[in-house]
Formats: sequence, structure tokens, C-alpha cells
Amino acid sequence: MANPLYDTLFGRHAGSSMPFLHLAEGNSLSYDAFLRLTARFAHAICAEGLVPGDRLAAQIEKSSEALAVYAACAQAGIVFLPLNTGYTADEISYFLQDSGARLLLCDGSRRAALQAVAELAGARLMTLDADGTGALPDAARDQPETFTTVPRKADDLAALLYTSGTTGRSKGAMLTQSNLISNAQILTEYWRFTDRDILLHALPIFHTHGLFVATNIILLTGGSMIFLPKFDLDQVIALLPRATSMMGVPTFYTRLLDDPRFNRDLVAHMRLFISGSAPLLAETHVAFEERTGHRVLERYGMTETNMNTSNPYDGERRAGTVGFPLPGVDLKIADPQSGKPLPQGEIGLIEVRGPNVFKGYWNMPEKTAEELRADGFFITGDLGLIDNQGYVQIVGRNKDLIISGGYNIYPKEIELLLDEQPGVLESAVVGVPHPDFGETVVGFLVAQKGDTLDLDAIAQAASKSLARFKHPRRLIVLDELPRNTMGKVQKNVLRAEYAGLFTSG
Ligand code: MCA
Ligand code: AMP
Repeated sequence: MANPLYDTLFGRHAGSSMPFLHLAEGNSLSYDAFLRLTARFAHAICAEGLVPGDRLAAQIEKSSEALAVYAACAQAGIVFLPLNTGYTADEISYFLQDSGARLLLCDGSRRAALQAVAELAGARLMTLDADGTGALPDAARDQPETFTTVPRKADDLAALLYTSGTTGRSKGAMLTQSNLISNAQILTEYWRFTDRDILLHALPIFHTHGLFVATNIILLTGGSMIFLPKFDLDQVIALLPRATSMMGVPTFYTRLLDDPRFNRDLVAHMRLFISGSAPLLAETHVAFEERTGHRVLERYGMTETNMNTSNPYDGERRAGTVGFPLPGVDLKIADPQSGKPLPQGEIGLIEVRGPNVFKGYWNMPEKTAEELRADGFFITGDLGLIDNQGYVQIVGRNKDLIISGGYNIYPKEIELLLDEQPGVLESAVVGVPHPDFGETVVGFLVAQKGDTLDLDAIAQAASKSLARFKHPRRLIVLDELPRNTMGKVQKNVLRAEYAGLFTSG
């Protein structure tokens, strides 16, 4: 195939009048209309001087046009680099510099804030607004509706997705065309998606979950998506009767369960509910079945690996587990020190290998070597076990990571910022249970001797540099941080002591 990703997911639908996207406004976009838009965008992007292999960074609101940017990159052989819409200019600056992106696409409302960081990084800047207008659509308006697909190899990069690191520096995970295609093919079959599926899509499209898992599956099958700008409870409840399937993070399901309109009748016709990106509490799984008669299908993945495991479609979907390794994925539970496989039932580090596993971190060979073994196994940093019936259970993390509403937050990045604030001697950031987001961020601060901390000023400094979802929801001053005999901060002590901060009374 000339360009495996484009041909497999997009090109096959050329000329198809079947619906691809059902939009919140009530209208639908056919595959053919979407591909014509894609071709015009591909011309406009290339006219900016981008050539195959260049990176295009996009911090844009979810829309059919935003999705067409992904498709246009695939068709023009450009590496797509989607960015969380919540990131600040400081954060974007790092991604542009590190990736060497040639073009930054942003919402018109952010143009003024991002112009300087784009210039600093040597990237051009174009706008694409949530309503589909902006400089890119303007430039694309008179372009041809066909574009000669750029040949690519299966091992060429399709996307660069940044994931934070334990050092506080984000790492660009290099995903190849075949990483994406192979995972979409396996999941489509495993979860029995067909062209009759209408997927309710309320996830963001700057992460693996909404962009690759959800969208690529639908593209592969020729089904359609009810494509909502974000998760809006009323809208989701109103539109569920038109859907056959839905994918979400646990927060979607707990919010639905909190609403009495979400009942058995509303979803009796549904084929499948899938959950991932964060642990689905066993109690949510049970409550969901009691309310709706459906068992949520939980699966487990990572930015670096796409999806690794899934509960079965036909067999028992077991609460508190993430199911079995997907076909083609080798999964082992390894001793954290030696990397040797542990006997069944023992807790160790989850390692995975397969066509889904990424190529490495962009420009970080040492980091890649630390996490991706020479034999192809990727060290996930998740702690788990395999039960006596082969189900994988995730029991914790060997990495200092908070997952809030499905977004990953690395404490180190926040601690580095807190430590810089006037009067702060040291800090520790931990995740504590939260009824809506699963976990949320709490910052503990110790003042320098004789200083009184200005917590409002510290919170303001955080909001200038860090995306809203990373802000500590509470800042707490302590006389000292709990430490073990080796002097290491005991975050587990803080987590345990403050576990009820948001969940009790
Ligand atoms: C929004 N806010 C958040 C979050 N989202 N704060 C913490 N954690 C979050 N996840 C901020 C808002 O800016 C707002 O700030 C306040 O919190 C409350 O906003 P709310 O309206 O309640 O939030 P929302 O807009 O409804 O968003 C919540 C959400 C959203 C629907 C759960 O975060 C979401 O769609 N999450 C999905 C993330 C996802 O797709 N993850 C996949 C990663 P203020 O108080 O100032 O107004 S891919 C992955 O993990 C792997 C590969 C995998 O396995 O899938
Ligand atoms: P990300 O770096 O955003 O790709 O997030 C990947 C991490 O999310 C994994 O390493 C896990 O810690 C977590 N994760 C994803 N799916 C699940 C799940 N079903 N249960 C528990 N944790 C999950």
C-alpha cells in the first residue's frame, strides 16, 4: 500500500455518501464530504511549506474540521501532534521547541498568546476555530478537493503524542502508522464493531482514547460517530437513544449514574459501553449493571502502547480487572529489579510487547532505552497481577502519576513550580480520591524558616504556567514532610492521611 494509514482508514471511503459524523447541531457529514475537506486541508498545509515527516502541532477545539486536520496529516505524510486545549503558552512552548514542529494550529482566541512562542520555536502559526472558520479553512477554501496521497511506509511516524515524565519533562511518544493500524484492526474485531455502529463520541481528540481508539475503529468499519464537542451530561443523555456504543473514562460513567434519567429504558438498545484511561471502581461497574443491565467493558492502554488488554466481548467482563492481553500482545508481570517474569498471581511490573508498542521517545534515546527493552518489551510502570483465570488486574503504579478525569498529571512538574515560589522550602504533590475525577491534585508545602506562605499568590503562579486540570485543588502547609529513615518523602503517608479530603463529609 502506498500510504497504509491513509489508505486503510480514510482512502477506502472515497466517494462514499454514508454518514461519518453526526454533529451536535443536528447535521451530518458524509465520508465523501469529510475526505474532500481533508484534501483541501492537505493542500493548504503543504502550501505552508510542510513536507513529509514534518510535525504539525494542533491545539484546537474538537470539530469535524479538527478531525480533518488529522486526516490531512495522514494523507500528506505529516506527523500529527495534538495538544490538550487546556495547555498554557508556557507548556505549548516546550512542545514546539522539543518537537521542532513547523506549524502550530490554534484557536483564534489563543492567537495573541501563542504568536510569540510559535515564533520563538520557528513555527508558523495558523488558526482553526471551533466553528470551523479561521486562517486554515480560509487558505483551504479554493484548494482542489483531491490530493495525491503521499507514499509512506508502515514504520513511518504517524503521530507524536506527549506524555509527561517522572522528571517533569514531557516525552514525545513516536507512534508509527502500523502501531495505529494494527491496534484499530484488533480492537474492531475484539469489540465487534461494524458499519452499523453509531458511536457516541464525547471524548477529547487530543489523546489516544478519543483520537485513535474511538475514531480509528469507526473509520475502519465505516460506521459513524455522534461527534460532541465535549462530555455534556444533558447532551449525552439526549443522544444516547441514537447510539449503539459509547467509549468513556470512568468520570463519564459516574456522572451518568448520578443522574436518574440514566436508566434501563434509555440504554436498552445499546450494544456496548467501554471504559478506560483510568481505573473503573468495581462499585461503579456493579452499580452500572444494576441500573442498566449492561456490563461495562473495561480495557487498559497507554499513549506509548495503544491498547494492551481488554475484557472479553462475550465472556465474563470482570469488575476490577482489565481483562486479557489482546491478540498479538505479549504481556508479562515482571520483577521490578530483574525484569524476570514472576509466577502467576504475584504482583509485579506490567510489561508489554507487540505491534501496538511505540517506536520510542522523540530525541530521547536514553529514556527510550530505560523503558523499552532490547527484546521489545515496554515497561509500563503499572503494577499488576494475572489471576488464576488469566484476567489482568492493575493494583497500583510504580510511577508517581495522578490520573484526574482521565488526564495524566505528573507531580514532579507541579513540585518544580511550587518549589520556585517565594518562601517555599519544599513541596510534595499527591493524588487523593475525588468523587468526580477519581483522583485530584493536592499540594503540600513547607515554608522556609520564619516565612509565611502566600497561598493565593502560589495558586496564581500555578495557573499562569500549568493547564487548569493540573492545578492543585488544595494547597496545605505542613511543618515538615513525612520522611522514611532514608530521608525519602513518604507520599503514601500523605495520601492515606488526606484520603478523605474530598470524599468524606
Ligand atoms: C476539566 N477540568 C479538570 C478535568 N477536566 N480538572 C481536573 N481533571 C480533569 N480531567 C477542569 C475544568 O477546566 C474546570 O475548571 C473544572 O475542572 C471542572 O470542569 P468540568 O466542567 O467539570 O469538566 P469537564 O469539562 O466536564 O471535563 C471533565 C471530563 C474531561 C469530561 C472528565 O476531563 C474529559 O473529557 N476527560 C477525558 C480525558 C481523556 O480522554 N483521557 C484519555 C487519555 P474550572 O473549575 O476552572 O472551571 S488517553 C489514555 O489515558 C490512555 C491511552 C487510555 O488508556 O485511554
Ligand atoms: P497515558 O499516559 O495517558 O496514556 O495513561 C496511561 C495510564 O493510564 C496507564 O499506564 C495506566 O496507569 C492508566 N490506565 C489506562 N487504562 C486503565 C484502566 N483501565 N485501569 C487502570 N489504569 C488505567
